[in-house]
Amino acid sequence: MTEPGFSLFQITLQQRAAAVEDLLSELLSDRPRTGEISRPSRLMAAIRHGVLNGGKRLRPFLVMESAALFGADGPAALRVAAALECIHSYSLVHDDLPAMDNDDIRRGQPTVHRKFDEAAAILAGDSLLTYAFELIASEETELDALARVTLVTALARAAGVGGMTGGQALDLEAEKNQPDEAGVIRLQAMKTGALIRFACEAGAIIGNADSKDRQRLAEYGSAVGLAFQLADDLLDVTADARDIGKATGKDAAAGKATLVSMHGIEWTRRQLSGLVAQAEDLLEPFGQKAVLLKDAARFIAERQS
Ligand code: GRG
Repeated sequence: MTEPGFSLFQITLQQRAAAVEDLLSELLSDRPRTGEISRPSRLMAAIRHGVLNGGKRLRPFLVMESAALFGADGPAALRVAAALECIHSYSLVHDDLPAMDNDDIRRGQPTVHRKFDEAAAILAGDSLLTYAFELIASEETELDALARVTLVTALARAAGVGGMTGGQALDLEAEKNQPDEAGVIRLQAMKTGALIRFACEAGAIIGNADSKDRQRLAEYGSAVGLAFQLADDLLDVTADARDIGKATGKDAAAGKATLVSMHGIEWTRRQLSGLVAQAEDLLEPFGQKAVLLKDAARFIAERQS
């Protein structure tokens, strides 16, 4: 039974978010964990401010639901989901810094460098990035060693120079030299798409899926990743900053080319519908088990924050 007014997707998103937040609160407390010397309390407070501050937790949801297709949405998947949220949160903390996007508000609250200071924000991001890999590689993550190495390698690729950080570098360059359409798509597939693709592929790795299913989940992740970015670009044009908890109108102000600025709002909405249909087709072989992942594609394409 679902609560009146809430879909099963919304309830599951909330439940998965609560589970990942509980785990992150425990892991990111001031108490040093086995093998650590100490945990500086101001740095830990900055880290918690960067992570435990009300994100939608979409990437953890995608890890857990992709793993659920293979009956593997247990404690190991939750640790991988938490690790991915650490990387995503680090990217936001660093993206908000004065040297990057120079934002004051994130998730409706002061950004980490605003609440603490720049050094704390840099170190909080660095700490989250390294901790993510410890979380997956640790023997406490109950997966065999090959699965843990496969996840660490795939996450490093998604977050690194051929993925998110490389995409961020291209994005900064794009303010000076406008890329063409193929350049914008490539940049976005790296900057935001790569982590989302990893989220979906990770579920297949955790569930020990065969290579065909792993590829299918990765392709679903790519479609959803592009939809995510298109929806973000659309919100930048159409939403009110108070409603989405971060600044809007930034792309136009920075003279940044996006698919929305190239093709307009209606074209973008049609593209989003096409991407949702593509994502749903890719999930067809999983039948009923994939209902929530199909809902997720629609939610991501139609989101208002
Ligand atoms: C600084 C290394 C480095 C990388 C930054 C992803 C990224 C690269 C920057 C984020 C900038 C940005 C706002 C991109 C638009 C898409 C995006 C990632 C939005 C935020 O993700 P949501 O909507 O946020 O999932 P919540 O707060 O719900 O987690």
